[in-house]
Amino acid sequence: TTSTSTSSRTARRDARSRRIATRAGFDLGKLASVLRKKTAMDVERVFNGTSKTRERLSAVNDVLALWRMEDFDDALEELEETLLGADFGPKAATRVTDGVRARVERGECETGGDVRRALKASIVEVLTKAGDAMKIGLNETAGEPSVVLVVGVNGGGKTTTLGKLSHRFAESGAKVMMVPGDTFRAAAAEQLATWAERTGAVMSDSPPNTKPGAVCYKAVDEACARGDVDIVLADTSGRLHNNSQLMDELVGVKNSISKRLPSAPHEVLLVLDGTTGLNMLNQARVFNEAVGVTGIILTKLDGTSRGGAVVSVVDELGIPVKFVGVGESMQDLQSFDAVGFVDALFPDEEE
Ligand SMILES: Nc1nc2c(ncn2[C@@H]2O[C@H](COP(=O)(O)OP(=O)(O)OP(=O)(O)O)[C@@H](O)[C@H]2O)c(=O)[nH]1
Ligand SMILES: [Mg+2]
Repeated sequence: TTSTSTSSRTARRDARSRRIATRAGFDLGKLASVLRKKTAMDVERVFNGTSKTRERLSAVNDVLALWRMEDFDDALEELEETLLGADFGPKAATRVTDGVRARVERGECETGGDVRRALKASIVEVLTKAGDAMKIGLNETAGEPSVVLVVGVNGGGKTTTLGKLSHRFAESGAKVMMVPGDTFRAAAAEQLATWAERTGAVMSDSPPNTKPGAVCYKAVDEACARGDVDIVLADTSGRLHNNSQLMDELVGVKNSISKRLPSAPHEVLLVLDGTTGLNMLNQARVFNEAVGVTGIILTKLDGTSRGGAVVSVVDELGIPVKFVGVGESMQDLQSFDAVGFVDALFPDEEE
């Protein structure tokens, strides 16, 4: 009887895979390509969203306007100071200026304009060293959902970002399930349900007053049983990284998900509030040690001049920034493209 039950299970799984493969519009390749294309379209949003950081970095232009090869060392020092003042952090500022120095020494720079290009290339180099930011971890097993777990400190923008992600995935034809894994704050599930409604996602059936690990386990179980859910987006309560009890709870949530679906979660996205500048480094380090962060989402760039901190996070942690939040609407989540981002910070007008 074992072989009969195995073969009937296989048949059921095949039928479900076929159903999924032919379901309206969604496939992984298409999702990947939609995520890429969006980047090109939304240059303007990123440009507007980074205006304050750009203003802060405009001091770089003053340094470069006075650039003279004779004062090379002094000018580089001044450049480093300016980057430090824009939340680059000591290590990243040094790394970036070292990149500029190397280019100058290779004879690639003569004018201030050349140095500006070298500076941009050097920043892009740091931002891309952590891997392909635009590759979203997805479950490639037919019939199984991809699970994305979103974590971070209080009020950083997790729930809003889940809403924006849901919108983005829905645009590529994916069926999204949202999971109210924040069982701590009373209104959290309602806030998430509003986003689900707005973006055409389903909410998982979460029994009230259960622990977050149980909520997530049941949601993944439900998504697997339904067979029509492509992406599961799990919300979590905000928690301070120095609260070890709550960090342990988060590890438990992740383990509960893996218990039901061993390949999951396929992404653990850490939401960092862009307005906190370099303070986000410590948070990122602790969250990464606890749950293995696969990507960073930097929110509220539109309200801060401290966007330079992105460079430090990628440099120190080697985790790619996958998205940036540049406003409160559902369109205000942008795939992170290093070249586009650096172009927004240092627009080309006078070159
Ligand atoms: N300007 C701006 N505001 C944002 C952005 N992302 C989120 N917010 C706002 O930040 C506030 C907090 O967002 P939430 O999504 O509730 O944050 P959270 O991390 O889920 O908060 P907790 O669940 O309490 O930990 C809300 O007012 C959001 O509208 C962004 O990219 N730009
Ligand atoms: Mg929340």
